Amino acid sequence: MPGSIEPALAYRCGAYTFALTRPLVMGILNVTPDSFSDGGRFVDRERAVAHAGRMRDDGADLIDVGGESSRPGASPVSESEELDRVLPLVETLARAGYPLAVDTRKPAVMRAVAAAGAAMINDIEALTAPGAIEACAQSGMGVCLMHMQREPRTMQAAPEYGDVVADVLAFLETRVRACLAAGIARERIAIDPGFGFGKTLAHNLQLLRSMGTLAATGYPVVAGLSRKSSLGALTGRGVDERMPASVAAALAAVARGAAMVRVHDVRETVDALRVWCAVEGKAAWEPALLRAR
Ligand code: 7PJ
Repeated sequence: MPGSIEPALAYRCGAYTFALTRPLVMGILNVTPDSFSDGGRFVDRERAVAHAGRMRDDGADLIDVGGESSRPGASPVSESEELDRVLPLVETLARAGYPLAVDTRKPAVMRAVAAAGAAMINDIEALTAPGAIEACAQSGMGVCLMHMQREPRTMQAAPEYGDVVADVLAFLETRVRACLAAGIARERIAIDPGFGFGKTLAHNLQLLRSMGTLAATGYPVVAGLSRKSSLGALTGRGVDERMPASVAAALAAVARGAAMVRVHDVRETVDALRVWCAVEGKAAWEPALLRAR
């Protein structure tokens, strides 16, 4: 992998620096209409802020704000709609001192949330939109580059790979190289195999087993398996009954080298990771945030 020598000891994003001595937990905050549908916008925002507070209290290191659904079959939203959903919330939470990732593919949204104090861009398209890399490079935000085959509307229609691990790794290498060339610092880049994004259950399991191959690049690996349909396929559980399966998946990912997990169930995940870290003989669970400017 270009630019990698040793495993990163810290991850930098915006004004924040996180130690990578224990796994980081990113709590999911969706502000798509299907997540917070009832009530007016103000009520929605209050609820969103309350949920962020709960996740922080439960031990989330970062909060991942998303205004565009990327579920299989989801349709794109317009730039103004996405900004409407995300920007006021980012302004509120950033002002309150939350390290925020923002899930977006749009350079205009990236620039706006950077100005509002977001720490990191989590892009399911790995900054492939024209101008996306530049928007991130100029801002000092951290980036998470995720692999996806095709796009949300069509990605789950018969995904195919030669060798899923090699294909995903090659794609992520190309994207890392593009980011480095554009001036995004190595210590601000994370990678993500994109579980469920154009992958069958077998592909997801193979990628999970091969987490170590991705981690060996030296770039922090983010794993997002929380409540995903592969876990439903394995357990026969509906989406609201997948917490134990999600915690097991997060543990499996961390045990194989993932540096950060993106989860809905922060409290349960943090408990499980604390036990795992103790068993592994890691130092006591401490705040991972080293520096906030
Ligand atoms: C992921 C994501 C993931 C990263 C979503 C869902 C679908 N970002 N955004 N990794 N998944 N980095 O949460 O079910 O796996 S949206």
